[in-house]
Amino acid sequence: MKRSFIIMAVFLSLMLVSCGGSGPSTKLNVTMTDFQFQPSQYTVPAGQEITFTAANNGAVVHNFVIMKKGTSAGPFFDDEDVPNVYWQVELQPGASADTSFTAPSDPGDYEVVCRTEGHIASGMTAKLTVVAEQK
Ligand SMILES: [Cu+2]
Repeated sequence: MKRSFIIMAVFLSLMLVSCGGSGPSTKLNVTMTDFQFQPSQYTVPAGQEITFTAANNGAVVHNFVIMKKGTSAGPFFDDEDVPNVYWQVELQPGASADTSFTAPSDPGDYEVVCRTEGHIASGMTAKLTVVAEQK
């Protein structure tokens, strides 16, 4: 009896954790390594203030760059892509960031890339999904 209660409690807490990961969140917590974002998919509510914490656990500079809706940096980030940046933050190796940004007001999918040379080609991309606020 006692044991089944414990199993149930563990199961319920796991369910809560998985639910928390899939819904829109006003907090993003990203770990950067050489060469990926962990996690690499984020869902945020439109127009909200998003708390952004990140750590660069890699050996080189990494960036978290949100591209404007409908734009893509393509296979590499160059000068042409600069006007298409929605928001970005740069992290030196071993550094961490604790900042915030306002989520785009337009729901949809936004490309996230690392603009450090060669990192998109190495697979350093992610996806930000903006969802309309539920009232
Ligand atoms: Cu990078």
